Amino acid sequence: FLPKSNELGLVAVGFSGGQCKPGVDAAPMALIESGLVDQLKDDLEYNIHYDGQVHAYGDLICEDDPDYRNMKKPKTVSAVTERLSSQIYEHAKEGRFVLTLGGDHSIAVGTISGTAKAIRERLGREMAVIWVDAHADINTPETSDSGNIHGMPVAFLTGLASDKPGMPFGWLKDDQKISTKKLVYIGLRDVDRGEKKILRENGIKAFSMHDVDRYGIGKVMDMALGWIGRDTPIHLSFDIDALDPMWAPSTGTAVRGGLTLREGDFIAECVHETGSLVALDLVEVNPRLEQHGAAETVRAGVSIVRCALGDTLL
Ligand code: 6HN
Ligand code: MN
Ligand code: MN
Ligand code: MN
Repeated sequence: FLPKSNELGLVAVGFSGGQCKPGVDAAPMALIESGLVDQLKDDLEYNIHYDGQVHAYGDLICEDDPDYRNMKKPKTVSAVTERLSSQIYEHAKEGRFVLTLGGDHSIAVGTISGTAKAIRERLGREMAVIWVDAHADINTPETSDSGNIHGMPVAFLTGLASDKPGMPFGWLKDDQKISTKKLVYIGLRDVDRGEKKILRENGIKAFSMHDVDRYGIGKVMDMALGWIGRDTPIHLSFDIDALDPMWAPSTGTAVRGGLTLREGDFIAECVHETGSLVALDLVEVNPRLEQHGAAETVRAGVSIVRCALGDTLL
């Protein structure tokens, strides 16, 4: 149902305002310098639409940005994700695959809203999201302990949290949101109490590390893709902290007991194989943390992106 296309829109997002540790803004450059874009062009034969810059959105960073509903830097994160949403939409409405290199996970408010709207308009369909992460990122401002917005994007995208027009995230309209029924998690192992309640009460499909251990990643992918159903456009949002810190130590909220490098790549390969992948986010790589692990973490990120874009072992 999706015409095969090698047109790829790339957006590099050097934004770290959804959490408190500097450095995650340096990830897009580190990923590009390690050869990611050249590999997508030369090995995988994509025609890349890239404006050549890592967006820092300096004009949108608010100096006067007090906490609001317990959220840290609400105005800045809202303004950046709103701008990003239209950048993503412009690529997606042309039928391009959209690759976003983050940045912290708050940017998914922008990426997913942009593709959801474009897919509705182009294909008249509701898009599914596969969220690969150690965390569920579905806190509402009220359930969040940290106030960091990178722990909240899924709540805003599903409408479980919302703001009135004129307030932060009041810009998010219904045609930019996704259904909780079309959301699937893989890799969870550090879910806050309030988030567990939200997942339960809304019947959200989630495969934790316990499920990966019990069934193996092959069966988990069959079940995850079976839940979404065939011929449904998929946006894959991949937080590098889904991988075990052994493979990806340089990330802001590392949690032990995660996916192996191969399990991460396998998830990306399986989603590619559906032929339904329309967008990918790679987020939370922080090359400034864990000096020794930074290169490894960047390499793991490159590998995930290559696999999701069709690189095969044979
Ligand atoms: N991420 N649940 C924690 C919080 O602060 O709300 C951690 C969130 C982590 C977010 O890794 O993208
Ligand atoms: Mn995340
Ligand atoms: Mn995470
Ligand atoms: Mn926690």
